[in-house]
Amino acid sequence: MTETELHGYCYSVYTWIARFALFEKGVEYRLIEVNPFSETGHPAHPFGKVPLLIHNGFQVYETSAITRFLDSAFPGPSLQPVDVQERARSDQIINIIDSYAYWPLVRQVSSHGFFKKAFGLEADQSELACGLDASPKVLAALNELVTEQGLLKTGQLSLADIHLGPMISYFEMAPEGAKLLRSYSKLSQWWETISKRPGIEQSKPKLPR
Ligand SMILES: N[C@@H](CCC(=O)N[C@@H](CS)C(=O)NCC(=O)O)C(=O)O
Repeated sequence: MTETELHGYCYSVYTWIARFALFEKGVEYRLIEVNPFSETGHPAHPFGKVPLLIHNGFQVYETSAITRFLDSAFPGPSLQPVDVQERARSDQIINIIDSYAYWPLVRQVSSHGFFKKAFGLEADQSELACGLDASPKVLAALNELVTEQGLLKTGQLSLADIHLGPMISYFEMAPEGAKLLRSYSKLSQWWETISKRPGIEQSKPKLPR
């Protein structure tokens, strides 16, 4: 019997990405809740973070490695294009997200424009301002890459969509983020389509309204 376990945190955007991929691949799994922001972080993760996947004893961390592993190890729709240029594009988008989008969009704009308030905590306006300053460059680069067919020319759901969806969703939970997103029409249109997928909704963190 195969066993798949995902160690994640209820509000983590990266956990959401891994869960979205698990859903799209139709993988059954056990979700183990670990708070990476606790004093020790995740004890089994050398950097204390989440998510971390264990499949039949094989342990892997780093979200893009997890989603690529899930795509290759499980049947179901292929989430990585065969065409080499499209695959490079998908990898490029995932790297842009990890290197340039996560911090300003999620940790600054979403955290300080939505999250802190939702949890009755004090937001740091200077962090929000820094995030809003840094976001346009990232949104413009992503907007430029959106094709008429979707994020990729194949028009199929890919790991790039799965990586970007939760980040954009968190970003637009902040009113300032939602307003900024509207200036990038191709990206907004892409988000309009992806946000309707059952997989993104089903794996979405339960947040206070
Ligand atoms: N490069 C990691 C990043 C994971 C990450 O930053 N996860 C956040 C939650 S969304 C975390 O664990 N943060 C805890 C911390 O930064 O101390 C990946 O791709 O999995």
